[in-house]
Amino acid sequence: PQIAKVLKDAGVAPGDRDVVQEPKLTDTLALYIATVQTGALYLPMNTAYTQAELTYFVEDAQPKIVVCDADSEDDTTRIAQAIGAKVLTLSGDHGSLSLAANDKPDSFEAASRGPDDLAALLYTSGTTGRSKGAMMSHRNLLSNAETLIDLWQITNADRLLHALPIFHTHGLFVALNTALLAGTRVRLMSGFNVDTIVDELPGSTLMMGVPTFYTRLLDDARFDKDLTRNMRLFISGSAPLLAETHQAFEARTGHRILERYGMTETNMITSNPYDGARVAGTVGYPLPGCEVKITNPEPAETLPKGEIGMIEVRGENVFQGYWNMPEKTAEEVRENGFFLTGDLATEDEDGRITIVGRAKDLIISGGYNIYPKEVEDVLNELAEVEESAVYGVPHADFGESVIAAIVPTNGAQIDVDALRGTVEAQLARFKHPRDYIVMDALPRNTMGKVQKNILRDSYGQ
Ligand code: MCA
Ligand code: AMP
Repeated sequence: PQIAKVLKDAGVAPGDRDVVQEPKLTDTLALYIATVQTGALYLPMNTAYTQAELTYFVEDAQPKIVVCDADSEDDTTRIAQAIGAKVLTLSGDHGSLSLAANDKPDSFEAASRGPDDLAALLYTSGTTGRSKGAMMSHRNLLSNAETLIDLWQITNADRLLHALPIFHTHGLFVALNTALLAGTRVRLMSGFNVDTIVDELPGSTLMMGVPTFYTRLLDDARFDKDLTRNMRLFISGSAPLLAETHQAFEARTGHRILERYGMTETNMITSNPYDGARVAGTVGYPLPGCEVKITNPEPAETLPKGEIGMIEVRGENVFQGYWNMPEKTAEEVRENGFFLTGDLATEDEDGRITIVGRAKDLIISGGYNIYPKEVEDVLNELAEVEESAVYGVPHADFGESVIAAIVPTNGAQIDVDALRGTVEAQLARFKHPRDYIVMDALPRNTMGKVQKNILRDSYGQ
């Protein structure tokens, strides 16, 4: 309530945006709740984003407030001032927001909001290289949290081990909205660290993670049946969980990981059952209230069971469109309300969904999405680069990792260190290519389209 009062006094009103780039602190979670209480939209930022990335989001979302860490206050102030936004800092006892909150009353009358009013704006990158803000309403968030609590039987007796970042759907909505609603006790860890997880597992009942969490735990000999004896449920999502990880996990601990599938724009879409078969390599059934179709998108027709097509979804979970991008919204949401996910899947006779690939050019590394176009745009800006192709290759720890193929401009010498430096200045670390391969020409098909599958096969590692 005190934080909400500070925000309101700073002029935050219903419909405004609050950009938050803060470490994972309980105060950051309080700021999420306070923002929603003022009726404003919460806009969390990856803490790894560079100033260049932050500038884009601030200019696009035109927030009233930007909350940042004291260390980045000067840079952030420069960016915020350009659009007339106010900067507050939260970290520690010395943050301006924390200080101002100290003498505020401990009750706050929340702004009155309806189910279709917006609660959050989450940016998700796109195939065009420009990130899009997914507008999430109260109904979108609440309906999905209620469904998941029911399905996964989350209660106030649970103790959630929380090691995910809280600036994405997985850590913020799937894990924390459900815990807040169910009254679950949460152990908020600053990041994923195997030693701390090993310490905390005996006192926990529930954990949510990306597949990298589970492969890293399996690599540690301390991780066994005894350590997980009080655990009720392990859930995986954000990237494909290999069937072999699922099987090794069961062999080691006796627990069958429950895999589910979702997107920023839709929250969760499908889940393996809590009671019933959790089948390795599948993402289970559509959630109650979610209509899922596997289609041939052009012309829109539902395919017979067993055929590979695109997942389309409609329901209370589906977002309200992209911020200030009606044309993008129209491209991805049909007039009948079905959202085109860009994920390719099959549906078997009893309705179980298996994801088999992606129609979109997307790399998922350790659960973070990287759109190749965004990295290619940065590389192609350089005079010595004629063109580039960025693609993902299998990676034991992150699932996929990023590689860049570079074609030099006539006669130019490529200095890979200089390329790295340029990319580092502009893009968050997880988007950086781990390797650069210089070649005379990119492989193309007869239509002139770059064949990333050939690059992947020929220059995999
Ligand atoms: C860190 N690095 C990465 C990644 N994370 N590089 C590529 N991909 C990553 N995911 C960088 C670090 O900056 C570091 O750089 C180096 O790689 C090694 O770092 P390491 O210590 O191994 O990383 P970490 O700090 O342990 O992080 C790995 C992680 C983390 C725990 C897997 O990436 C993570 O928490 N991922 C979860 C992402 C997530 O929540 N996704 C949900 C999106 P250097 O070597 O220079 O030091 S929501 C979503 O997708 C939908 C809705 C859904 O269905 O959930
Ligand atoms: P984001 O845009 O960050 O919300 O990421 C959503 C994408 O993550 C989806 O479109 C899928 O491609 C992928 N994803 C999420 N969960 C799973 C899963 N269980 N298996 C495979 N891919 C997944």
